[in-house]
Amino acid sequence: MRTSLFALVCLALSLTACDDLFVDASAARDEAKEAEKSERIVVASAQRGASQTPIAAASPPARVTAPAPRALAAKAASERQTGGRGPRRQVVEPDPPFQRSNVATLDEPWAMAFLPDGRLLVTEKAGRLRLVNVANGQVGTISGVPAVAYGGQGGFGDVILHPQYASNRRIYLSYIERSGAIYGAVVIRARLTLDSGGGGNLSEIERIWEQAPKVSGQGHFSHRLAFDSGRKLWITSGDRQKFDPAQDMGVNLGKLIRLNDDGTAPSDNPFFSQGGIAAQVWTLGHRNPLGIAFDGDGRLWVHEMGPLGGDELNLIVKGRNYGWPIVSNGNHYDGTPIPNHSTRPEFEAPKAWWTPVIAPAGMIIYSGNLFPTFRGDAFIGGLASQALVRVRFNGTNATEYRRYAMGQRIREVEQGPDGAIWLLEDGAGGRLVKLTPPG
Ligand SMILES: [Ca+2]
Repeated sequence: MRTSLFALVCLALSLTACDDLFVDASAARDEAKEAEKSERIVVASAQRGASQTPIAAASPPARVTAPAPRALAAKAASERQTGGRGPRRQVVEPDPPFQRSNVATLDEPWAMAFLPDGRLLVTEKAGRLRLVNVANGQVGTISGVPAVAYGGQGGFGDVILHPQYASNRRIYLSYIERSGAIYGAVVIRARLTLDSGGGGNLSEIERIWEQAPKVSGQGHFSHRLAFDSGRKLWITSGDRQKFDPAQDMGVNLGKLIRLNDDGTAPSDNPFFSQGGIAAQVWTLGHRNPLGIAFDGDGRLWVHEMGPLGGDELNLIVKGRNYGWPIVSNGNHYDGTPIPNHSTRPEFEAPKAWWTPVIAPAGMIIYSGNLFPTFRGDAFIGGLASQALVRVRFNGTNATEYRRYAMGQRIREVEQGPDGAIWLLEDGAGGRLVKLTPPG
């Protein structure tokens, strides 16, 4: 019924955007269907972490990333319920506080990373790696990239630089690989060589991580990447729309992963002594985390898409369980209730949450000089909400502070070398957008 209502709305509005949303609604139905399948992976009992202290990575804003569409479905303009606490320190800034310029047009761009020379690597979901000269909008191509399994929410994913890129020219990429009828994300590292013609190539490709097991379906890969200042690699690994694996320490779905830069598990990971896949895991109980960023105090923040309601912004604490699919501040897509976080205090509750959803994708915690009043605030891309969502922190509390309408689904957010904020619009013809202070 929700679908037919939605189809009617699409028809009435004749919006091309509905095509995209319709795909998402289908994914939602798939998700509900998958829940009834016997191939469900056995649930392990909820794991409690050993430590309750926030990670002490002591990292400056490392970097951020984001990915996957999600069901907007029938979201009548009901009142917005948003959780999160924090005083709203008043600042004087222009309204709107930025002006935009459209720098380049890409094809389903998904993630971006600035090179030291100011140019921008951009992944395109269908399997291309682009090199954008942001000074003139020229778009070149990096050759030698792996073949990707493109479809659904999958394809090329994130791209980040090794912290010592300037000397080792290593970049890290995530993408989807298919084996027969099953899929999973993989992470590689490779050497990037730039040429004089505005492009370049990859060599010395090494595979350093993969989602295990591969499963059916093409949703909830997550596969966002970040480095901290201690050279540890962080990977968000979604639940693949299979729910219970997020609580199973024998698989790495629905987990936040922490690795050395060569893909091995660090001995100070919380479950290292369990060996195997558990040794990779930093936290568990995640659904579809599509944004990861460190704040100025080295705290790690990860957002994830909730189901029907309940998008989350979580403060990451070593070894903790974030509750999915046992608790959520949203409900299943078919309306079946899920117990709220408040019913199970043994699970980490989100610091901020959204119902209706914003459909978060990509995130930075701003540290630049170009927008002094933005410093310390998170900026989250909104897919369904077609917005840039600004979150303000007060210590370990977080609350939405402003929401800027962008008119398109926002897939990715980055901070440029000069402190400008850069966005990637989602989908075919997605534009690279630069935000600077109003003239
Ligand atoms: Ca949760």
